[in-house]
Amino acid sequence: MQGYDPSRLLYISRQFHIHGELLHAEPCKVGHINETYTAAYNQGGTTVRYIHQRINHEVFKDPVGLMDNLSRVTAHLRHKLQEKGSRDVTRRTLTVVPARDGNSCFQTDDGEYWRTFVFIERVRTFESVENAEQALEAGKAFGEFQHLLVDLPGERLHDTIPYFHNTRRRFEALQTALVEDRVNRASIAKAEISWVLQHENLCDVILDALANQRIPERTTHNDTKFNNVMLDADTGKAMCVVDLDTVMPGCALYDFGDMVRTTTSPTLEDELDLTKVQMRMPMFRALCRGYLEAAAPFLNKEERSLIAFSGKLITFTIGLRFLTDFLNGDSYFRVHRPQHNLDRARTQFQLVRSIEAQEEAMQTFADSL
Ligand code: GN1
Ligand code: MG
Repeated sequence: MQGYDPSRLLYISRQFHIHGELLHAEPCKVGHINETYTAAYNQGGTTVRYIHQRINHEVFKDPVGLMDNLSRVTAHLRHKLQEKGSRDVTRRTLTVVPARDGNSCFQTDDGEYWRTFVFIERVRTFESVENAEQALEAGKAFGEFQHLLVDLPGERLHDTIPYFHNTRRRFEALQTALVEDRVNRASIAKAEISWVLQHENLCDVILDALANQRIPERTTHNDTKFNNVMLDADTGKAMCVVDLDTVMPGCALYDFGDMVRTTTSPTLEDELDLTKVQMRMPMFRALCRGYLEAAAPFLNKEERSLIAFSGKLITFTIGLRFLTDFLNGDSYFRVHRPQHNLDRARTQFQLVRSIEAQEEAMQTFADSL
């Protein structure tokens, strides 16, 4: 990532439809992929904040298609919220601020893509869940998000990253990384690699159900980490779901699975002490209750029957991706220490084991709702 350069950011800020002068900006360090800044402007004597963000176009190969998705999705969400009579609509969905040329993002001469959002005030995000109410709110927020998008009009959205949650493809990518062993790290990760290879049978369960149309394709978020839900700073209630780059056609269960991964363990995803990594049933119950409250009207029986499995599958899949990136020399996920991706992979696999041990009880609970 390029370091913060105030004059570069000033130049970027001037490309968007924002009134007033830029007062100051600061980089935001969360997120493994994009480059994000919070910027304060003086508008008629009041300080108003915006988000400026550079889209990582190594990861998102079609930034224009991505912004097309994002504009359609946020316009639809805004419309549905207004229809329902919601208050505070600009705190309940992201608002894209167009560039001065009318496009939803701005391309610089050196080929960077930048976009701007209205900053959402008086909300908080958390890297890990503090209590069951938060898990419930996360479940509700993403369930509601999927529900509001059930009737998104128009053509199928662009696949911003094709085969994103395709566990079979992710498994094959690991196999390739293993054969290549570009940076001679396979020997360091021997135990993890052999564990993964023994779990190959997880790969096709949901893919087969999608292929047979027992599970439908839906418009989904695809990156439902707990830190992508903004909670109202005063009430703790879910306000807004963010990080919409991977909103595209997908499977509702993958969204639920990533919520299980990121809300049920008390730890961060790179926790080193594996004894602390565990799927906690009270968190799962709250999450599941919140999600199904919002998603029950549209989920089918087959989807409901794989609720617990989806947590195991997505945790396994993200673990596979971390491990693959470790073997490939950390070219995808930003790392902050040597072996960071291996640590992340280990944490995911520990969580998979914890889910596996409780999977039946988890599904029984989901069936009881
Ligand atoms: C990436 O950058 P961030 O944290 O929003 C990744 C997700 C992973 C996540 C793991 C586009 O998301 O798929 O689950 O890291 N996003 C992309 O922390 O690959
Ligand atoms: Mg993301």
